[in-house]
Formats: sequence, C-alpha cells, structure tokens
Amino acid sequence: MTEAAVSAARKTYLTSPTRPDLRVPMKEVPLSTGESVVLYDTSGPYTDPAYEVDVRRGLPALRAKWIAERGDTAEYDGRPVRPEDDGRRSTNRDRAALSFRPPRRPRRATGGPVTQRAYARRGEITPEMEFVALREGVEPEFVRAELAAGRAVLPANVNHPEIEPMIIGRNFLVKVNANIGNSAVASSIEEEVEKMTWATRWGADTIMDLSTGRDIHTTREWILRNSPVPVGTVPLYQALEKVGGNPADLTWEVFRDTVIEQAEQGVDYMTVHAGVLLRYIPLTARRKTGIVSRGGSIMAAWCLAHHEENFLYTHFRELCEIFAAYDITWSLGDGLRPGSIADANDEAQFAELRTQGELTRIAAEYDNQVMNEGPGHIPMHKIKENVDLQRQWCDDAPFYTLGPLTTDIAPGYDHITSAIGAAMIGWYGTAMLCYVTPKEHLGLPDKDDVKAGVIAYKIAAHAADLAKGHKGAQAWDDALSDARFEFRWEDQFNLSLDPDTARSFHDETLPAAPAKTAHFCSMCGPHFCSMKITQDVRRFAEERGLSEQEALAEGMKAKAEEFTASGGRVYLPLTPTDG
Ligand code: IRN
Ligand code: FE2
Repeated sequence: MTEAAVSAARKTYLTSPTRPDLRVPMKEVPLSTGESVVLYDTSGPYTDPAYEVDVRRGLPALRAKWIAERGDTAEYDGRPVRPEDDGRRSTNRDRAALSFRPPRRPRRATGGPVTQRAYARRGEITPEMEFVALREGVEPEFVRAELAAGRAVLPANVNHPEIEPMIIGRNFLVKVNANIGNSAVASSIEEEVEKMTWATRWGADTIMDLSTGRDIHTTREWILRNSPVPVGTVPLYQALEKVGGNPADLTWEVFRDTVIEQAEQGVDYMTVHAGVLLRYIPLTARRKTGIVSRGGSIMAAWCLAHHEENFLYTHFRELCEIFAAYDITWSLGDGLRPGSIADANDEAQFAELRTQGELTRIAAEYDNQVMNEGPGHIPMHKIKENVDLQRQWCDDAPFYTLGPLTTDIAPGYDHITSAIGAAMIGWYGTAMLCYVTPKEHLGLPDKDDVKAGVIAYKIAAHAADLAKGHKGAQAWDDALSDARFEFRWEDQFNLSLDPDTARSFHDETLPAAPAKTAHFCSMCGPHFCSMKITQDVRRFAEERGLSEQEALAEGMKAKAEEFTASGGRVYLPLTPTDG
C-alpha cells in the first residue's frame, strides 16, 4: 500500500547528544559529486526500507516512554463507543474486520495540565521539544521559549504516541496541512489511510481527517495509529452525525462527549468554531456568498434555531479543561471566513477574529496550545491586513490559513489561485497553510489531487521560508541550482520536490539515457543553451587567463567574425550531439 521512497533519497537520522532514544528522521539526497543534501522529512517510517508496514498493528509508539516517564497521566477505561455514536454506520460490512488490534486504553492527566505549553512555562524542555529543535536546526531553549509565549504550538496528544513531533510557529519553517476524509458519498477506510501516507510522502506536515458519514470512529482510529504526523479534526462534524444531521438537535453534551471520544483516540488538534457569535450572523446577510464554512454554517443554524449564544463559546472554559488533560491544540475556527473576493475582510470576518483573540487569551489561562484559523478568499492587496490584525488581536498565536484564494475565476485550478495567496500570507507570517486541491468547489480530491495540492503548498511554504530569510532554507535551492548549472540531471531530479514528474518531463523530450549527462537542456537545445554558453565563456577565460568580462568581449568578437564568415545565418541545423 505504500510506495517506494521518493527519488534516490535515503532515510537518515539525526541523533541527540543527550538522549540516545531520540532519532529525528531526515531525507538524505545523495549527489553524483559524492556530497549529499539533508532535507526535512515528513514521510515517517514508510520510507525506511528497514521498516515493515503493517497497518493493522500501526506505527511504533515513539513517544510512549516519554509520556509515561513524565508521570502526570494514567491509563483508564475509556468511554465505550456505542454503535449509534459512530454516526451512520454501514450495515453491509464485517465490523470485526474493521476494528483495530490490539485495542488500547486511553490516558489522561491525573492532575494539572499536561500540555507542552505547561511544561514550557515551567521551564522544562521535553523530549518532544528537543526533537523539534534538532528537526528545525535551532536551540531547544528557543523552542521552549516560543511555546511558553504561545507564539508556537507543538500538537501532541498524549494518546498519539506514534507521531514524530513537529512545531508550528512564525519563527519556524512554514508548515502545510492536507485535508483528507471521506464525505458521505465515497471512499473507503483503506483509501483514507493511503491518502494520509500519500500526503505525508509528498510533504504534508499535518493531516486533518474530515470524515463524515459511515465508520467515522474506525476510519479515524486507522489513520491515527498509522500517522507519523499530527492529526486534526473538526469534532462538530461527527457530533452532527450523532444527532442525525439536523444542526438544531445538537447539544453541548453530545459535542463534549465527541471531543472526549476523539481525545481518547489521540486527535492532536481540533477545529472549534467558538467565535461564531449570535450577533455576528446578521453581518453575513448581505454578503455575496454568505457563510461558506461547514462548521460555521452548522453553528449559525443552531444559534438561529434556538436564538441562543453559540454553546462552543458559552462552554469554552470546560473545553479548555478537557484540552489541558490530553494536550489537544486549539485550532480556533474561522466560521465566518469570506467565500468570495467580494466578501474579503468584511465586518463579519473581523468581528469573529476579535473573538478569536478573546478566546486565545482564555485558553492561555489553562496552558492550552492555540492556533487561529484564517481565510479563505482574499485578493492579494487585502492579504497583509489579515496577518497584521491576527497578530495584534490574537497575541501572536500561530496563524493557520486556508489558502487564501486570490481570485474566484479558476475552478479546477484553485490549488494555484490559492498557492499564490498562501505564499504571500506565509511570507507575512502565517505559520501553517491549509492546502486546497484542484477539486476545491467541484468534488472530492483523489490521490492525484492530494499530490497536486501538497506540492503546490510546499512550493508556497518554501517560497515563504526563503522570503523570510529562514536560516538554511536557501541551501536546498543552491544545491539544485548547482546541479542544474552543471548539467547533473539525476541530481536535479532527485533534489526536486517531485522527482517523478521532473524526470518524466525530461524523458518525454530526451528519452535516451545519454541525455541525462548531456550538457544542454531540452528547451534550448545544444546550440542555444544559455547555461552551456556561460560555462564555455568561463572555460575560455580560464584557458586564456582572462577575466570573465574580457573573455566575453573577446569571445563575442570571435563569434561575430565566425558569424559573418559563415554567411550570417541565424539558425543553424541542430546536430544530435554537441559536447
Ligand atoms: C483552515 C483555516 N481555515 C479553515 N481551515 C480548514 O478548513 C479547517 O482546518 C478545516 O480543515 C477545514 C474546514 O473547515 P470549516 O469549513 O468547517 O470551517
Ligand atoms: Fe471557496
């Protein structure tokens, strides 16, 4: 079910000088020069040939020892999940065949908060913090300080020991989230697990399981036990299934129980639309596209049906206590985000953002880790204001945005309309980018769409890292540029974000193996390759002991004479080979 490692890259591990059990996986790309480039790696054990994949057993519990050693959590008998809790279940499936083995018992705090932020505030550097410090190439103390200040989050539920810890914050590498999850109409559990391994293979830093419909609980269990990256959810979706799909029938109790059920499974962060207040709903009435957030529209429908304040807002402190007991990270939803260019940065959107700020401060009282979700559809000139206001109103908590899409005119290409906005907003300081696939607004993404979305967003995230001057980001570009300039084709493929596509495009034009060592590219051909000409000039200069400028002048003169002598023809017939 999992594919081989991308390109010729091999798995390598950074080790901690102080903790022998701490091994940070990295991707090492060997070059034909004998050197190698070491890159950040999200693909998990699946790309380690020494690892035997067994989806029914799940990944090794890397963090189990660290969690147990802290001595502040204990196993207990989880709430039994009754069949009716599981949303609309399928009837034609063998239940036993779907259940995960061996069953596990959940843990929770036995006393105060067990969040990474609580430890950070007490001055403790946890193994998880040390892990991300190695992974990002920064000092562990820096990681601790950013977490303590609430400028970064390290999503790591005590019931998700399988993850390779990662950090989300504006002073770290920009991260990418990929949404997977079936809707009621399509997809199977196996397909969803495969979408997860596929998304992380291409570089997704977290995934969100947005499953609705049948077998939600079981699908999530399979994804969690096999996911090397943090998993996020929107618990409201499952709560709605439990009450039969009518928002008016939702209750605080059903929602709370769903959060606990998912907390016990190990969900690392949760989208909660607690900022959609009753009094903001009328602000959306005159919008071009109303409320486009699924969670936002569910809560708006509930508020209007009961004419009561959003129960996620009125019970927020109780949720903070639950989140503190499992270390769940808040992803405060943007239920009133604009769904069109016309609605960007309007009153409804910014009213909710202010409330996100208020909730961010309340969650901090409970040592909760918090991110804020952001838009949506925003034209380029209105993007910066979003980041500036979020930083100001939400105390610099990590911003996590959906794109934004910079224009509405290209259904089928919204991974591109939104990657443009994502690159910009990442540059201004957004910490994590929620991908958009080519199927946005049109249908359910398949494997190709997941890959297209992740790659588009890795480009946006890396472009932002470069623009922010993130330490070390440019080394990757430099290595690839060197390979390109020196016509090391295989190195160029192997260093690229998508080696398969790069290699196949080159093969389409120049399929023969010698073309891989040829000193020109398929675009300009042998006679007009600018990189080859530059190299010729340098060689010419070296041979004659001239400076590059002098060589250019002399070379140009010689070329001009040669050109006139040959009759002044501009186009020369291409020969099949040229040095
Ligand atoms: C991210 C930023 N703003 C929204 N998102 C994501 O959108 C959110 O994390 C979730 O994955 C998805 C669906 O959210 P709604 O439509 O329920 O708000
Ligand atoms: Fe949209």
